[in-house]
Amino acid sequence: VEASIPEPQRAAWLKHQVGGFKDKDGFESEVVRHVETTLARSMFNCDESAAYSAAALAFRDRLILEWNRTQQRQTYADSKRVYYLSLEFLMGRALDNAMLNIGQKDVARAGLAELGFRIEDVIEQEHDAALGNGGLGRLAACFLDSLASLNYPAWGYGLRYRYGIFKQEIIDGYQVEVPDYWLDFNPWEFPRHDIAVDIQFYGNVVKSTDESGKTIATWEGGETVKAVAYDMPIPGYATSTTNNLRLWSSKAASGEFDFQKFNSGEYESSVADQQRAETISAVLYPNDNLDRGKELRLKQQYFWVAASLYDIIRRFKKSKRPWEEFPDQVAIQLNDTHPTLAIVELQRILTDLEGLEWDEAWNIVTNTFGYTNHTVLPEALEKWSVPLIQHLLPRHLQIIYDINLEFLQTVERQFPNDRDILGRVSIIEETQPKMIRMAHLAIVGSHKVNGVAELHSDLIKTTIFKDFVEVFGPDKFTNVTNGITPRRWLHQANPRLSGLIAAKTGGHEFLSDLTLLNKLELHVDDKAFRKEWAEIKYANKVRLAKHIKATNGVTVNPSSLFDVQVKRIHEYKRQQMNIFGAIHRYLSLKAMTPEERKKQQPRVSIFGGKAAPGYWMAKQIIHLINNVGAVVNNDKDIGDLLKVIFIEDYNVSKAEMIIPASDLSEHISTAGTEASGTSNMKFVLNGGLIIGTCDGANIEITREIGENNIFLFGNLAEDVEDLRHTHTYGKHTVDPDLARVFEAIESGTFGNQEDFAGMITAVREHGDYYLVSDDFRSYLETHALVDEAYRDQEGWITKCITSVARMGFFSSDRCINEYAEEIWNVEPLKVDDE
Ligand code: HBZ
Repeated sequence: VEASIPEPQRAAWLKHQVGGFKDKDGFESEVVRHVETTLARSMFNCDESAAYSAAALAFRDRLILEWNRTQQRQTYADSKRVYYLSLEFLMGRALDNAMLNIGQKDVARAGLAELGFRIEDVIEQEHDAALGNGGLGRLAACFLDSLASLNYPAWGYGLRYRYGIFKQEIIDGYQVEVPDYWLDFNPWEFPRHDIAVDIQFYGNVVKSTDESGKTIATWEGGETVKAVAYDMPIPGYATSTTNNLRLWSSKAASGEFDFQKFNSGEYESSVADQQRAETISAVLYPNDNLDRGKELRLKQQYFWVAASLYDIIRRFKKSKRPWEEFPDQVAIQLNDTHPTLAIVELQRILTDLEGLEWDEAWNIVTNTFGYTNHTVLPEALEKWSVPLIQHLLPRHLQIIYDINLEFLQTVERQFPNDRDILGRVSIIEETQPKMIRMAHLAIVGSHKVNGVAELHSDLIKTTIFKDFVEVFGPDKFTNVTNGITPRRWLHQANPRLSGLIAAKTGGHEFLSDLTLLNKLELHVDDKAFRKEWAEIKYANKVRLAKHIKATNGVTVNPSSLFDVQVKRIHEYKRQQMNIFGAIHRYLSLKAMTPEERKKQQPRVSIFGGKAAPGYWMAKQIIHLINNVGAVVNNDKDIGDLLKVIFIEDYNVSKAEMIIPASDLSEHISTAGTEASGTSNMKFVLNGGLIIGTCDGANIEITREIGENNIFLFGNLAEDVEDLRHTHTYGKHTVDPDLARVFEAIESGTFGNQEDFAGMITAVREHGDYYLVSDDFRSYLETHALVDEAYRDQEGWITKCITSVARMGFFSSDRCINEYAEEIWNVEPLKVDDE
């Protein structure tokens, strides 16, 4: 590449090449330069926020240089790239991560100290990039970290929401949603105004015949919106590879606004088009595991998918290869069904615009895509109504019908005597109105379909996608158990534990090869090591206790057992069972004599998580938790024996503080409902034990760490269906302990009982779909075992250390390598040591 630049020019460029800071002095000079020029401030008015901005810009400058080199290297190598399409990237903060991944945190700490700042305070200034709801979005973020750390040529593609997930405030015990406007100052994004794609909506399809008699379909008219690229550099850990996350922002295609209208005095309607266009990328839908079928959501999906494919194809075309080589150069992974229209869009481009034959195009399409399923919950499976697609994407609807016709014809040939299977596997559901089943489309249009934990991958093969296993054979379906990045979830979140592990395993190598954690087992009896281990956990609990004091005003004793459940609020995750359990504990303590109480294990029950704004039951659960806290936390009989805390606005950076401070965390979904869970992995990796059901990745965590190191309880997935059938609607006999909890709620102990009637009715009257009553006894008994185990502190610490030592499997590096080998067929791009 460099040879193409004439010598004198090259010399001038090289002479002035920006190197990025090299040491503490260089860093300080970059910070001061940014404070004084970019931010137009000085040493007299540089507060922590300005110090953050300047430090972030100094690191951004460094990243962008590596980013450029990585892109040049990848273009030159011209090898296969991975494209990860996700509507959500829950990135959290970037500064600490950048400092640690490029190995310059100590330099920054020293430099900031000389300029008068504590690095922790500076890091705290950053606003989370919260472009996601929960597990699915955070998984995408962990994957980007691993892809870069393992040197895979990979891009993420998503939407640049102006408003990320809402900020949660708790007012009088209720959740109140506040918009999250996060773009005011974002040093991590690079606007690429030169990279803009026109995206078409609505209009109609005109069919004509060419000279050879072939039918040509042309999508005409409608409206056009412009997609503008914004790039975020993604630095790998201990490597110079810096990949790209490209987020699309919507703009009016016609430029500013309609001048004609403006000049004739119609000021308002002249900006209306512009506003309509910008609405597309304005806001992240705040539902997790729920499909609401809104037109704007469909617009978001097509807008993002069409812009991303245009970009991917433009890059492919640079290498001047024939179309048949597209799947050798491009692997596209669909993070859930949200990007499934990409399958249709690629087929449309190849046939309508590039003139390929249908079969040839379809072969390219199916070899390009892989689809990851994240749920079996029926209410979460996406469907779009045919009239809506007809209106918004008329040509795509025709192509979907053609895909379905071809597919059903092959199924019919395969199963000539089975009429029913056609209706079951059809991409079109024959309801009124007809619906497009996006999961079916994703399966038919991909070469691999994977679940995210073993149980989940088995479940999709035997339940929702059973017929497709018959049609395509079992090899199309596979499992890739989720993982988490140890860089953020150990090194960044828990630096002292990371340091202790490094001291015992021979350096920080384990951050690149997490299986090296197994060396810790050799030290499990080492007294000094165990002592330091316990001290670190205690210090992390003290830090969380301070946060609780500052935000909730409640004093919690750091010596208590910290029992944590933080995740989106959902009935299937069963926070209601947890709070019912806490009420049971409270009632039991109240019934004891002071002498008996002295023998009890003090606990802090910590909750956190957002409820979708329209999810009434989830909001009731939050309200009950807060009301129970208000009673229990002020009861003099109880004191330190029980505190109930709801931590407001749970997000990635709160997780980084909460997870290292947990003794016990709860992963208690009804068996068969939580596809994987990933926070379970984060908690164990940070030396916390877990109580959980035999669900999702809990099962594989048990396999890895051993069943003595986990508290499992409850009914098994295979029994859930039958149990549901034993529940009689209207008169379900609930567990007696649970009945006592209901009595307390209904007698007004925790405020107005009517506020919580729905939660009780769901169990007692409405068939207890999530099996709260069925599992309650075993849940309480297992909590009693936890108390007993915790009283034996030495035994507890042994369990914690042993568990951490056996967590190597759950690195997202392992997970990404599996995708690369089994699904994408891509290789890392070697980086020469410079
Ligand atoms: O994906 C989660 C699963 O519930 C969890 O078990 C798994 O560990 C994780 C990663 O595989 N799913 C989600 O977080 N799903 C969503 O957030 C979601 C968002 C919008 C939707 C549907 C689902 O329309």
